[in-house]
Amino acid sequence: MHERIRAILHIDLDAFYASIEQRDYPEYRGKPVIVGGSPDRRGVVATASYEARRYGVHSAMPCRTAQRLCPNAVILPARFEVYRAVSQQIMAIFRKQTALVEPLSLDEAYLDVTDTAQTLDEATRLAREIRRQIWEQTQLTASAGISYCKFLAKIASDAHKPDGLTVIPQEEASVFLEALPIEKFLGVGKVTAAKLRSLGIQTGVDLKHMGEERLRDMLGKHGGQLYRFACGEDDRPVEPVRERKSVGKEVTLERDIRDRDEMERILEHLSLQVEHRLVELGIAGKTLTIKVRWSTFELVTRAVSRTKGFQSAQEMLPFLRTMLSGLVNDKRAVRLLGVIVSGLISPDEMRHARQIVTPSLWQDEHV
Ligand code: DCP
Ligand code: MG
Repeated sequence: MHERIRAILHIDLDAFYASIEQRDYPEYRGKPVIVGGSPDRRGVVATASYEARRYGVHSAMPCRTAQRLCPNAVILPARFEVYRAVSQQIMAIFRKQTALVEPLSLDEAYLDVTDTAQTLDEATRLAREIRRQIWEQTQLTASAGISYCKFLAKIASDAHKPDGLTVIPQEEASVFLEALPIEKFLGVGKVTAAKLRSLGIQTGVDLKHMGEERLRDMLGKHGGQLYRFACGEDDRPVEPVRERKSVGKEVTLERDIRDRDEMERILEHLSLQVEHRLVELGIAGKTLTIKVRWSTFELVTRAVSRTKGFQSAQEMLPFLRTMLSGLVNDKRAVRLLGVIVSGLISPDEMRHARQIVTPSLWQDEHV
């Protein structure tokens, strides 16, 4: 059976955090703006406005270096609450067009619009409409890439940033890919790029000539995928994700217990499992909840929140012990214990919450 060619959009906002700051503080418009930790506190750049990028400033660079490259730049602390709210606005705009939305971070997502758009021209019109709605509702610009697969849609959205729109139809893919520097290929980091360059491999056309077998020998399974990308083949589906609200573990005990040490051992075990899952997902959560069900089936919870969040069991345990002390007494036996981390925050946010701590702004709140 002949499969219909897909229509995939990749939409990515321009200099996301920095553009929001320029939108909300008009005095910074047209000026170099850096969002990130302060230079004296070993902070890093989360992002920079395009005015600052002209001086070579980029994400993940130490703020100190950024300030040296661009002394006129204003460095602002991140306002995650605002960024998250804007993210929800743009994701809602996407979800009005299709349920097949796969967010990659706060400011970017893939959309599979094959069902709405019969052709890439129609998909392009849809992308224009989405960009218009983003501008109208948030006064921010987004770049869009339109193609028949995820990889090319993402490359396309990056091709004419900021405020760009780029279509790569199937018949133009091979010319485009042949000229594409290897660093732009998905999964080619610094190490792989250096390895390939040492063999004289510079662009997509060299990858193709190298052939699948040699790439596989050199890079394993990943080499096979790289070869397929170089040939313009990428059938990965757009996978919509349900928004996760919490990570938790609980256990109903085989027999009711009254012993505090035993309860603490169970909490330790549960929090390690929660830690494992959080690390796996690369996230942390601001709120830690303990859940206790008495032998009478009555359920009680206690929670504590802090800005820098919880990820490791080690961070959770002192709080869990304190909350447990406030709950248990000799008279009641426990039949279930649970540990839940909610108010989930991304790794970027986590890094920043931990780095940019200015005590007046980021005090721990205890609930
Ligand atoms: N971010 C971060 N640390 C990084 C990379 C990104 O904190 N190392 C944050 C800040 C960005 C946001 O994520 O504003 C989105 O990341 P992008 O890679 O999409 O970068 P921008 O939107 O800032 O710029 P671009 O116009 O290149 O998309
Ligand atoms: Mg972006």
